[in-house]
Amino acid sequence: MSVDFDAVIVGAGFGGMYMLHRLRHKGFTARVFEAGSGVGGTWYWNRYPGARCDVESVQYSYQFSAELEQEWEWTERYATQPEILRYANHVADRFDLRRDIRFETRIAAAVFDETASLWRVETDKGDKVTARFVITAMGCLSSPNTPKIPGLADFKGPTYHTGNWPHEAVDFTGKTVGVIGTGSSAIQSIPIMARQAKHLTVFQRTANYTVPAHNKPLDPEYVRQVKASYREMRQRARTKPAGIDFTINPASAIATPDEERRREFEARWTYGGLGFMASFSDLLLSDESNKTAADFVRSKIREVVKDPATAEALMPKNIIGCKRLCVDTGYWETFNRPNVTLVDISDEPIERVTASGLRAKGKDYGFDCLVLATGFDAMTGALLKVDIRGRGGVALKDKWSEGPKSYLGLTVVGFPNLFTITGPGSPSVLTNMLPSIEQHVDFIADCLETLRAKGVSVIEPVEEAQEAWVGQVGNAANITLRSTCSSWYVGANIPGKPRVFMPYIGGLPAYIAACETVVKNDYEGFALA
Ligand code: N01
Repeated sequence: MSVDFDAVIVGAGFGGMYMLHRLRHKGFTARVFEAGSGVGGTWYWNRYPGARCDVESVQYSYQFSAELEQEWEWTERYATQPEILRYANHVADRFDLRRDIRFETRIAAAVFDETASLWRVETDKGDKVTARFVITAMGCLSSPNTPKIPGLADFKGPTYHTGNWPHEAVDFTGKTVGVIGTGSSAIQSIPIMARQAKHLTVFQRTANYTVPAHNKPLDPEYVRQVKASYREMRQRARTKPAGIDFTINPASAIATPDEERRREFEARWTYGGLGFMASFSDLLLSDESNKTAADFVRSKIREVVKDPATAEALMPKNIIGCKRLCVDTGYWETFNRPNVTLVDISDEPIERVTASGLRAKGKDYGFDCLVLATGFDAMTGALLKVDIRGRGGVALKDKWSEGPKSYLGLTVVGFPNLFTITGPGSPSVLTNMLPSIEQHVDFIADCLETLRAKGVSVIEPVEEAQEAWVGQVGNAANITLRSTCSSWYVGANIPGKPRVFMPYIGGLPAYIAACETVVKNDYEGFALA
């Protein structure tokens, strides 16, 4: 039976674009469907003020093309959202990707036809296409979470969600603004909104840890050096658990004398960025070691924030790094501004949103604009919005009703020829996304090529292999402190979501090794038909 495409790819972010490029080069036909009107995924939607990547730009970039690496000029240590979006557009143009992308089109349903061994895909525009393979590249943090706070629809002013920000600039000058949430998106946007707004009120349910970015323009000499040694840097990054080239101090924090420990934290703090968590090797393994890092950050808050009550409220009480660490520019300092108020709602949820603001802890707060910096239904949210049905018409959302189960975070029993780029059960959000995306795309493209060479039309993981992998993902999570707190990693931010630590925390090198073993052993763990 003829099919329209070898593959349908869902999403034109960094995953979908590279997948299309790789498949084309191997002589496969593919069609990408993208909900937005342009490429870029996360960087297309997250246009809130101050949005930038918390991985350094020279590392948060594709490595599949040496020419692309050499010709693209990053201008800042941490690239802004507009710069990353320009990069995504440059990639789309340079590799002539747009002709195979249908924009402003969402996949509504994808159903596996067992008789014909193909996927029947339907879009919200009424397109119906068939494909041998469906490859999702929908991002891990792409389904915005709008909490069900009573009265949200009653608010008369504009409401913005950081994860779905308008394309035209939003100017808060002279406006009073309320912000709900203090995660990464809030921590990046609050300092900028505070500089514009007449007054900014921040509603904080959980105080968060953040380290300074110390962002700066990139020195041309540094860029020259990076460009001259990109391969070595990428290779080093592949040996690091997070796929980021920074030095991990092998020492234990608690076993290090106080003075020396403080020096190490201070040096990392002064350098800035996520490498703070690599100050010592056991910060996410030992409560005592973790507390030394948490105390250090709390001491910094105390130093910066002038009002002792505000400083106390801003001090995170939980484990540092358990929720994703944030990287900021001037976050704590913002709370010294006379036009910024922090409202601690840790002990009582917001009662309701009203026409002119919101009511919390028995008090009414008024503002002109409301910003929801309330995060995402992470890792599974976007996938499960699509009606994906595998063998026997079973829906993925039913299959995953007790939490996602996958083989390698890439494939699911009962869903033949479906691949999930950076899916749950893979390192994804715990790593630098770009190398993780490229590794998945390469795995999938090589797999499709092997299947074609063997004359195999269907690939599907076997139950035992999937169970074993799910076991490994769970065991790895249980060793670290990361699985112990209420974070989006475990789905705790979405009421009713099963509580499962979703990403694989064993590190990128171990994960790559596992994938390589599977391939070396002739796609061990998969049934080929
Ligand atoms: O979302 P979040 P985010 N009432 O879930 C609060 C990546 N990212 O968009 O902690 C009151 O972290 C919620 O409170 P609590 C990065 O991986 C990367 O900021 O659940 N408050 C929390 O404070 C990041 O981790 C960059 O108690 C409510 C906030 O909203 C991930 O995206 C930049 C509430 C949500 O924080 C998500 O970050 C930005 C309610 N009903 C984001 N519901 C980079 O730099 C939720 N909250 C690459």
